[in-house]
Amino acid sequence: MKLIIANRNYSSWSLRPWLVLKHFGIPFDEEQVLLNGEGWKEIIRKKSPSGKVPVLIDGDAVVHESLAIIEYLHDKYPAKGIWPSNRIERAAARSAAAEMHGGFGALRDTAPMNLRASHPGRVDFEVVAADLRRIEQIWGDLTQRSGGPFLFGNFSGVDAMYAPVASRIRTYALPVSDAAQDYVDAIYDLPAFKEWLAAAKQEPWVVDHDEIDVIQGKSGTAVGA
Ligand SMILES: N[C@@H](CCC(=O)N[C@@H](CS)C(=O)NCC(=O)O)C(=O)O
Repeated sequence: MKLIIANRNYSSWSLRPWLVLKHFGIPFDEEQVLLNGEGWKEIIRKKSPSGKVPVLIDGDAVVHESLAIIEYLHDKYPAKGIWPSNRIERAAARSAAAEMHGGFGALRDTAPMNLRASHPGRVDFEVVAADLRRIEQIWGDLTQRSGGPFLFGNFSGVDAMYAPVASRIRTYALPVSDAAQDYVDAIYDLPAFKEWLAAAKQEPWVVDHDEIDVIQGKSGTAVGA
């Protein structure tokens, strides 16, 4: 089984299924295709039906879309606990995961994942306030019910979906409730997340359109690929 990912520093969608594979101890190989690297689009189009990463290749199965990959892993390894075992909780976890997958556009557009960076005060809070309030509500309600530290107690697929959101809160020092801050800390304490983060910090590549200076028109210089 092989997961194709992009740059660890920037590729929030790659991080999600990678965390599930790593945290649940599922053996896999990985292949990295650099965002903006030379011939990136041509390379990834040959490997991914959508021309995007992540993609999981498992024999004849070619699974694209982060959430579909997590579902595939749950199908293949039902005993791992990738989703909560209780049907009602599982439905709630999938709802929250799907809400993340299809939502929070303002946060995603204005505060791209950039794990190695620290940019406090650079994101206009008004622009992301509505997304943050909803995220705080989801995290607050679920951790209160489960007792934390993750949304359903133990780490599960829904936490993998929200991990890059947690990273944006830290990178841009976005103001959130204490409960949400605790959740961000829990994600950063997860061994699998630490492993990804350490590797992300070693990456030399800069992707301009994910850099806040470029987004905000303060610099337009492409550095590396
Ligand atoms: N909905 C997709 C999003 C995948 C996605 O946008 N991946 C980015 C990398 S994080 C990508 O491949 N971008 C390249 C492009 O859009 O050309 C998922 O959940 O996997």
